[in-house]
Amino acid sequence: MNSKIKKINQVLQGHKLLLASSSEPYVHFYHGGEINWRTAVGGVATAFDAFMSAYGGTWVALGLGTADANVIDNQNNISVPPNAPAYTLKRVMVTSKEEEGFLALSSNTALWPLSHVVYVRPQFSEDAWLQYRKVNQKLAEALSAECTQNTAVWLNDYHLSLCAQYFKKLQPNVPTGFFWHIPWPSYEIFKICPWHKEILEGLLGADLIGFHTQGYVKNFLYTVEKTLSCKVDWQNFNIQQGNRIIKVRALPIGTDSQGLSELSTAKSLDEINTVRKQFNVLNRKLLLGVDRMDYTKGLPEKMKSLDILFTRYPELVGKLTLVQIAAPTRTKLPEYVQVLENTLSAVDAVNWKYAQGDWKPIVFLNKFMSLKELIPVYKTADVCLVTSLHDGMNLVSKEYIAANSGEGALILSKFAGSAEQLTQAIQVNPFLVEDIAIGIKQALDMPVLERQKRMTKLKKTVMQNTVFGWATDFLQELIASKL
Ligand code: ADQ
Repeated sequence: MNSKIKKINQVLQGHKLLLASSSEPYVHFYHGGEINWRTAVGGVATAFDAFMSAYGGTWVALGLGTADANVIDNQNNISVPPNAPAYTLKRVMVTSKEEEGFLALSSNTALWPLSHVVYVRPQFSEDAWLQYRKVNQKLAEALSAECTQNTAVWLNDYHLSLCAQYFKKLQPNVPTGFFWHIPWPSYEIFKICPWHKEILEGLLGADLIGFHTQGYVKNFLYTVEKTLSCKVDWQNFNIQQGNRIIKVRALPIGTDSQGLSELSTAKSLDEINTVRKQFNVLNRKLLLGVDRMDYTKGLPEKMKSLDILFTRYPELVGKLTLVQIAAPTRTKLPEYVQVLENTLSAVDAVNWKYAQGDWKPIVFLNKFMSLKELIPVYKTADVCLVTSLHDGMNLVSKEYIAANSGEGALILSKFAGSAEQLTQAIQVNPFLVEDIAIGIKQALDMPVLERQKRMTKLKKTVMQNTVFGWATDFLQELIASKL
């Protein structure tokens, strides 16, 4: 057993681990009459798959894939990863009405835009709220059915905000942790949600509530203080509700940095050259963006920054290419169609204005790429651009550092949670497109020694803050809350 898993075992003190999130790590779907599977895109699924594959246990999630119901056993379970089974995925099946309302209230139109200060107006509906409550209840019941005498439960993200309270009614003695993966906005913003009080009460069903930054912890505690009649202990970051103490902690998530670094080291010079040839950057700088195609990620701003860069520094025309890999997400929602259109028109405008011969400044790929395909690109990229308008943490920034050759530069939005830890990155304000352009110029002009020095420090930070360390810290706090 490797040391990181040994540590988690010690921390869990014999408790069986039950994890829950809305999205599942593996989705089964029909394609041409055949059943296929794919991995989920998104920070929560990526982070926990590495952890669960190493540790084992049971992961409870909604089965929303078209073929999900056809591959599970009579307990709704399936062993995953499909090509190397290591842990159990328990699928909770919901009706299409429940799915629609649940997703509307959580990721699609309400809690996601509300929590990210990106000026996409959240929309609320009573019916969506009812479905959201029902699905949270179903998840709580599925978790309860899996509990044995010594179980610890770890709930994840804003989709499951009522689940802890429902679950505790069924299993009052099971230590229950909750991690909120996106920003927690100010009280003034959160109270716009018509059910903000119920959501807070739901969350306080947990014994431990985690956020990525201390800023989100403070926003949360202030929201609780203003909304509920419970006492906030600002010194220890605890909430007292009756005779219960609920811990609220800043625990920044990491990546499987060692795994990424090892995969990257194994890439040969040939593979790096293949990436350079593929993107036509054999003698140019490769700038890279990897994001879900989401309006929070600042993609139109990133594309437009190249126009400003080339206007200010015409000598850079033909000298660099931005490769943006944007995974499709929530593609049926109008706001997502709109942000894709805005991004594509910004790409077209820049390419039309500056392309020369066989070179164009932006290669835009609206697709998902496997980690195997991403690693050599991360390794090769001279600059990685993360321009989120707001982001709970942002794992791409950490993946790039872990997999990069050691001479690259990271341009990072000040409004990504990871900006607190990654202080050696070039930090920019993506709301001012000129600032992104200035960041790119700074990265390109930076002497190699300076880049290496910064990258060495950044690598140290991501190696010391891995997904395994994060999970260990969270579970340690959780089990301690029971004692
Ligand atoms: P996300 O908003 O999904 O996560 P992020 O943390 O960057 O954002 O994670 C995205 C993940 O998807 C990364 O692992 C990345 O490699 C992968 N990905 C992105 N684009 C891809 C592509 N084109 N092809 C393949 N994979 C791609 C949420 C919060 C974040 C928080 C995480 C974890 O919004 O702020 O960091 O959860 O807590």
